Amino acid sequence: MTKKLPVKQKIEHRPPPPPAGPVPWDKDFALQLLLDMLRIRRLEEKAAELYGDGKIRGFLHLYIGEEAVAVGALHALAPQDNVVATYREHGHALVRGMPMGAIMAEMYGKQEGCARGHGGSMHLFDAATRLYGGNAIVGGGLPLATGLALAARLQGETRLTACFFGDGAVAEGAFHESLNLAALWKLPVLFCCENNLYGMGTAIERAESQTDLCAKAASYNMPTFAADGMDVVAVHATMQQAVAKVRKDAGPVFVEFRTYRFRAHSMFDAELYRDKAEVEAWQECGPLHTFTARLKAKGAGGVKGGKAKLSEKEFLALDARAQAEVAEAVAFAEAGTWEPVEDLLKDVHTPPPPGRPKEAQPTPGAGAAREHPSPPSSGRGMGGRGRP
Ligand SMILES: Cc1ncc(C[n+]2csc(CCOP(=O)(O)OP(=O)(O)O)c2C)c(N)n1
Ligand SMILES: [Mg+2]
Repeated sequence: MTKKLPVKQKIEHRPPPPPAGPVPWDKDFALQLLLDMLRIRRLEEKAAELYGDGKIRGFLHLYIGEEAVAVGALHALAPQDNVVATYREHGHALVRGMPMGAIMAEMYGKQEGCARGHGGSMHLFDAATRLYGGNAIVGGGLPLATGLALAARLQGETRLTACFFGDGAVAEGAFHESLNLAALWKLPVLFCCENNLYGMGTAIERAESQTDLCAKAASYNMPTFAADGMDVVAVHATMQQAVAKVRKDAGPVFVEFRTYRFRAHSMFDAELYRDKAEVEAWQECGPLHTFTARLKAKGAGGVKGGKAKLSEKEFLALDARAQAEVAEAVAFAEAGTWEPVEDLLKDVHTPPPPGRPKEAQPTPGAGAAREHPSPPSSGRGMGGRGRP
């Protein structure tokens, strides 16, 4: 039997106490953010169901439990800012403004998807809202974001680039190279770490010699912030401070959002690495219902009395709106068109490795977007069960 390696540090796996007190926003803004969290939750619940039905295939990573991070953080950005995310990015795409139909159709693999169904769930991309993906490579977004910030600097643009990544990315060389270069060249990148305590089935204390992620970032000589990622109010306030700092100093800032995913890592995860009791404890301080409860009990705007409180009727109306949008998105995806098989390798820029059948080689002189008459015979198709 193999021996388990010792883990020296113990880190807190219990959730923080749920946020309390009135919500310090005007009610319209509070309802907008509540609606966005509901839109993500309902979209993903439906996506999980459709996955079970075989309508959505390939990889699917749900953000359920982490909604306050994308919603609170992205509402602190300006439309001209760039956003880079991970494969757990349905929420980011939605809040950034990508139509839910385009997200759903992409997951279905239909032409009406944001990437014509070629990317699937992990590769949502939308130039119009400056969402530069969706990235299946852990840590892959960080050099991309650093490059986008460099491009903005060289072109004299004032936009910042917000880069979302998980705690698992901190172990990648790309994390260290990106933070180092961004700090050295004073690039306007906002590094947003979604620390949900696990990278697949590995708890952070089993992967990191230093579990204080702000300390790691600070070693690259940049300001750091940390916030309770289960509290949309705290996320938004912290992100506003961080955004202001990037804009003022034109250099990078690191923010850690401590959060938790309620569902499995992906659809192929038996969750043997964490206790049910741990998951339940975090679910109890879930971002959606704590925010809703707070709005119902204490109201928004710090107004005493019932004026700015959320009623059950208002809550149900918001939820109905979110569910109607999901139903419409599903209908849109269902009615969509399958991408023809002969177009599957369109826009693939890398030529196939040598030794592939001749007909799979790129057409000479076909230009940047090479077309292949027949797809390569890879055993890992969209329905493959390999690891992401
Ligand atoms: C470079 C690379 N190594 C390994 C993997 C396999 N992998 C997919 S997700 C994942 C865990 C990443 O965890 P984290 O960054 O914390 O993000 P989370 O899934 O928790 O949101 C790993 C190791 C990968 N996709 N890319
Ligand atoms: Mg993680």
